[in-house]
Amino acid sequence: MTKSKGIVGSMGNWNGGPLMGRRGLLKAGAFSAAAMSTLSLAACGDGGSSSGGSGGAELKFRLAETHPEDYPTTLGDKKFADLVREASDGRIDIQVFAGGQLGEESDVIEQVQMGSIEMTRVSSAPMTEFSSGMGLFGLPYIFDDADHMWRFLDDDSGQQLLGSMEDAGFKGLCYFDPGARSFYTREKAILTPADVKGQKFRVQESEVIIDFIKALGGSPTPMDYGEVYSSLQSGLIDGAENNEPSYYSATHYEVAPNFTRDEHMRVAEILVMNQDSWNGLSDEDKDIIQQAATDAIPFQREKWDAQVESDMAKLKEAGVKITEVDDITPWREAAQPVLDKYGEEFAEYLDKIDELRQA
Ligand code: GTR
Repeated sequence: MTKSKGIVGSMGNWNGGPLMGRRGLLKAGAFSAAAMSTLSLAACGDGGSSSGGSGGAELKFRLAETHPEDYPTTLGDKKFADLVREASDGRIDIQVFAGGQLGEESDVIEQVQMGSIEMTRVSSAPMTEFSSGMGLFGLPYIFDDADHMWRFLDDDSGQQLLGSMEDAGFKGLCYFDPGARSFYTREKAILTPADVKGQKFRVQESEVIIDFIKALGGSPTPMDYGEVYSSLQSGLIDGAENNEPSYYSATHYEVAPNFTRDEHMRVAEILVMNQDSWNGLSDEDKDIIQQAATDAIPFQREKWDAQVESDMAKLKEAGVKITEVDDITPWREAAQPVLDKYGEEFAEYLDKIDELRQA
């Protein structure tokens, strides 16, 4: 299953000009990346953050990021951009647009598919609609911990999955650490899986995750990340689910102060590039970009772990009611219908994940 707006070709690399509206983008979609990438483009002012000057850059790319400037994935993006700049002696300039400046994730993914934005760091959940293999990460309780997940991500099968987005027009550059997602609610704390029943939960846009909430008897409501705070505040939804850094940085804890660490999913973060923009690069530049992405991973993971620790302390300080889940067995049992439904589709990956469990 691949989703496409039927746009052929791509704009290639960004020329530093103002952002265009959707209609303008559609018209501009005819330029080929290969033709554009041979051009030397003048740098000009913009809203992105870049730690080096972009004055002499020949290639300029925009990278969309939904999180704030100091969030661990954003720090990973910036590390990636810095490594690319260094290795290319400033020829390749990647500007990181943090804080959702370029739009909500589903829209950004469409724009990366069209080539009107060249790169994004995004969650694999909304990518599922474009490249179905990413649905794997929406399956609950399949990884024991972060190390188990990373054994899979680093394995050939995890890398093959990353490469499978090519059919939908995305070059997968690397995975970043997503931590683990847990439930949080406005009023009724989730102490057992049965407490999910009848409550309305915001979910990311992924069929697999919708089915997970249904399996627990909850009512799933897909919506953009940027709408979650106000929807919790107004009572449109009873709860949501996310990792600690998102729960804290998006201040959802203010309006949903019951946090239950069941760690149901590890929804891989991914760094992707428009496939045509990638294809238009020289072999040398492909190596530079790929190597920089790979080299940014340990840095991002380190930032991630530190952030989870400091956010947990701040959440406690803020008076959030935190429930630790010691025994995941009843949760896994309650979620079994979703594992049964998707077991066959993802059999190959799930077998590999099982094999890597004890490694
Ligand atoms: C975060 C993830 C974001 C976004 C968000 C969400 O954990 O890093 O990219 O997908 O969750 O729930 O929408």
